[in-house]
Formats: sequence, structure tokens, C-alpha cells
Amino acid sequence: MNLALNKYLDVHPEVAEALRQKAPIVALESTIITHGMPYPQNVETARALEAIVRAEGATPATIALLDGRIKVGLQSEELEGLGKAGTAVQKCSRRDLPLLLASRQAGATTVAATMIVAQWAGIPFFATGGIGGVHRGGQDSLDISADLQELAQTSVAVVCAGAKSILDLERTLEYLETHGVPVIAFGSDEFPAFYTRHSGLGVDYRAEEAAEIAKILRVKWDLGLRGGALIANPIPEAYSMEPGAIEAVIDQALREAEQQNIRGKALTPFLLARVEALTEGNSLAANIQLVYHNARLAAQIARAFFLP
Ligand code: PSU
Ligand code: MN
Repeated sequence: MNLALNKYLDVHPEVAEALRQKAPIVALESTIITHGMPYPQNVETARALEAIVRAEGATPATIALLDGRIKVGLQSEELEGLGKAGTAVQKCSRRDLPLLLASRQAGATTVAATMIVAQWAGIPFFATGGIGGVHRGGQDSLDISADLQELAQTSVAVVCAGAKSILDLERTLEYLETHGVPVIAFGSDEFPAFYTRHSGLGVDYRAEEAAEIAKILRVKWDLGLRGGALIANPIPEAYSMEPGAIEAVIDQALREAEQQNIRGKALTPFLLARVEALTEGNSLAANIQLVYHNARLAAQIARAFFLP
């Protein structure tokens, strides 16, 4: 770790111990808690995620900004506080990190910011639900999530269930290809679309085992090829949703965003909240299950990487 960063970083003792032992750790983001799910399911899910990572023999490290400090691993009350505050907490991506820290504001880290902090702390594996990407119409608006740029430059592997089709998935994959980010689908030939296992878009690499993925990452980073990788883990069949039903809801959410002129960092949270409300919470159950599934896989990859 860059020692100057110690000034800002509070590593939870359990995480610090795992780092000392070179034991597997899984980073977890906090925007999913504040902006991705309602209270109290957000806190319940965040706690269950930590338990799943532990059950797989790894240490969880949920990342957030609190009291002018970057927290790597949260206390139970800190997690509860973030979940209760919800969208009152600032969403924190790369560009927000210095401002929120300098002004001692709480911040919920996105995939991009969580990757940055995980790299500082020395944690190369991270599990979440879905990443940000190229928004529909992004070729004109240039609304492309900073998550993609982060995957290009920060050496942390992100396990997700693909991305929601609120985004332009085809352009999202093109962007990742241009920036040299390997996209590996776990047990599938297709890039999954979050609520559904299928997007109709292929990936170039398919892996069947966590150890295979750990090996690819070991080689990538041994070679000095900086940057992350996207491990796309399709939602379990039992929880996957009807593609037709979800598409109609997404179309409506996108129309509403346009009518209300929602832009910038507010767009993704708005779309997530509308999709959830319009499916009357059906999508929340799927969302929770897929995150659990991703945490399990991330822990297995981290174990294979650190305890080969
Ligand atoms: N997509 C989801 N759930 C989420 C997010 C995206 O299905 O919770 C969150 C993640 O924290 C992601 C962020 O990093 O939104 C992307 O926001 P933006 O598009 O503004 O970069
Ligand atoms: Mn954006």
C-alpha cells in the first residue's frame, strides 16, 4: 500500500489481520446499500453478504467513507447507519473521493471508488450486483459510467451478474474490449443481463471453475497488465426473471427519466429505484439473490488465488 494513504484509510482489524496473513478477502461496495436497495433489506443483505463471504473462508471488507475517513471493513452500527440514511448519503465515484473526504461527508462508494480503495488496501477481489456501463444513447450523451474506465486501469477483479439492460450492453462490452478488460462469463457463453441469464451477447471467455479464473488473473497481473477483469456470473436459474416483463419496466423507467430530465450521477439511482417500484419489489428478491451468488463466487476465486 502507498503509505501516504494511511492518513486517510481505516482498515478494520479483521481485514488488517487477513492482509497480514495473505488470506483471501472480498471487497464489497456501499452504493448498493444506500442507492441500490431500500431499508431494511439493504442492511440485511449487506450483513448476509458478509456472512456468505465468511462461510466460504474469506474475510469481507465493505468499503465506505465516514467521518472524513475511508473505511475498509465496517462495524455493524456503521453499516446500519448507512443503510438507514440511504440516498441521503452521497454517492461516491472516483471524482467524488477527494471532495467528500476533504469535507468529511459520508460517501457510498460505487464500483469505481470501491475498486480504487480495494487496490489501495491490497484487496484484488470485489463482489457486487451489477456494474455501471454505457447508458442507452451514450454515443450522444457520453454518459458512460466511470466504472468502465476504472476496470481499465485498476487491478481489481469485479464479480457481477452482468449489467442491467437500463444500459446499452452491446456498447458496454465494446468499451471494455477497447480498454483491454477481460470479460469472463462463469458457466455461460453469454454476457448475463442482471435479472436474466441471457442478453443475446456473447463473451469471448467462459470459465467453469473459480480456480481457472484465479489463474487467469494471476497471469494477467504477473505480466504487469494493469487493470481489472469482469467476472460475469449469471443469476441462478431459480431466481431469474421473465425478460419480456423486465424490458417493459425498464422502458418505462427510461421514459420517465427523460421526461423528468434526470441526468449525471442521479440517473442510475433513479432508474434502479423506478425498476424496483414498478416490479413491486419482485426485482428486489432477484437482486438480493444474485448478489449472494456473486459474493460466493468472489470468495471462491479469492481462495483459489491466495491458497492455491
Ligand atoms: N447497477 C445496479 N446496481 C447498483 C449500481 C449499478 O444494478 O447499485 C450502482 C453501483 O454502485 C455502480 C453505480 O457502480 O451504480 C454506477 O453509477 P454510475 O452509472 O453513475 O456510474
Ligand atoms: Mn453517468
